[in-house]
Amino acid sequence: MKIQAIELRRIGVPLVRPFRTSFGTQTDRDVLLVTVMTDAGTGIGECVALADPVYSSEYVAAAQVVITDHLAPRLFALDDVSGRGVQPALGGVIGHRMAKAAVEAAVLDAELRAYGVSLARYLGAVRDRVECGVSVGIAATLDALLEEVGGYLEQGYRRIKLKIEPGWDWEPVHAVREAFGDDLLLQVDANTAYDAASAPRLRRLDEFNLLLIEQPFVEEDIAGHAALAATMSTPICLDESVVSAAVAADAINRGACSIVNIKAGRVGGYIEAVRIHDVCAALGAPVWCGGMLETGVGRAANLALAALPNFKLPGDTSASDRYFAEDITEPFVLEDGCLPVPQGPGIGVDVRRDLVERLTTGVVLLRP
Ligand code: OSB
Ligand code: MG
Repeated sequence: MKIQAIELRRIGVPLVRPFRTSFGTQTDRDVLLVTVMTDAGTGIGECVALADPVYSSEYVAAAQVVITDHLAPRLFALDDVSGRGVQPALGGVIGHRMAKAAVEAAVLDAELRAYGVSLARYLGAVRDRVECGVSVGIAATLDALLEEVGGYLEQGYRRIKLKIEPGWDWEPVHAVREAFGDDLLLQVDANTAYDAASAPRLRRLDEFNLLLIEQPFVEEDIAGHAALAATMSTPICLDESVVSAAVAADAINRGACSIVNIKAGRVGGYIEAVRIHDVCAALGAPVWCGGMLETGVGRAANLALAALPNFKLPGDTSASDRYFAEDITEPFVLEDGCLPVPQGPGIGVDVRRDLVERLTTGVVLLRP
């Protein structure tokens, strides 16, 4: 395929409720949509970078600059590009994995639509629906938390993940266990809010039989996670730290984690995400599909990924209405705690043009 133009469109989508984590509160999703126009048709990808560099160093305005100044020119220079060829073609640019992943997703979507093949099939999906969990933000009070969790359980979510930070950890987990019982699949995500000094607080969570603790320490601290894992019965899962298949293998081999959260955006794309899936399977580490509050565009692709065999735990692949009053694709609706894996060509969903126009905050068209 030859890329003829790339559209970068920023949209602002309000969240149905503020989402508070240890790194801040999100109230709106500032999303960069990347559309590639090729001689074989068009494809779309969603950039998962947040508005601010608070989860990782990337942020949406920077992703737009990197794509414009560094990624697009490298792709325009290629006579023949495929989804698999994107990562190698961009290898000269260090980091900026979320920006690269968005471009790769768009190229893959265009390529697979042209072939008439779904992303799920292309990546190696083995199921047509995936079990869904939900990520629950830090609440104002324990009562508010219990009400929110109770609502999600009524909707059928199969697993609850509580965001934690020092001062909001033992008490909320205890309250949720008391209210909803020991059989509830329950896990926590610290988003790097702890350090060696606050680790004793984490050890107290061992009494709750959690599925896992996600990313207690900073991204770079593989050794610290290994030391913590050796002192806890609760499995450690890494999110922010795992930026490639090589890091995933290293972290598992060093005992820093025994479970991995896979987000294609964080690791530079769906091809690298599958490599992580494969290396984790080879090392006996289950994986699950993380989320970045994606619209239907990113969600569709995540569901395709989550249908691979080593995705053994329910993911943060929640229904559209957990995030948005109106999604920009046909909405993903929970059925018996699961979401269907899109089966149409490419990502298998289409954007609602009128709605996307209304939500647009800026658009540029890049040409060779
Ligand atoms: O750490 O998993 C995370 C959202 C934004 C940034 C980081 C994270 C999250 C979530 C929500 O936990 C996952 C989702 O429902 O999309
Ligand atoms: Mg996380």
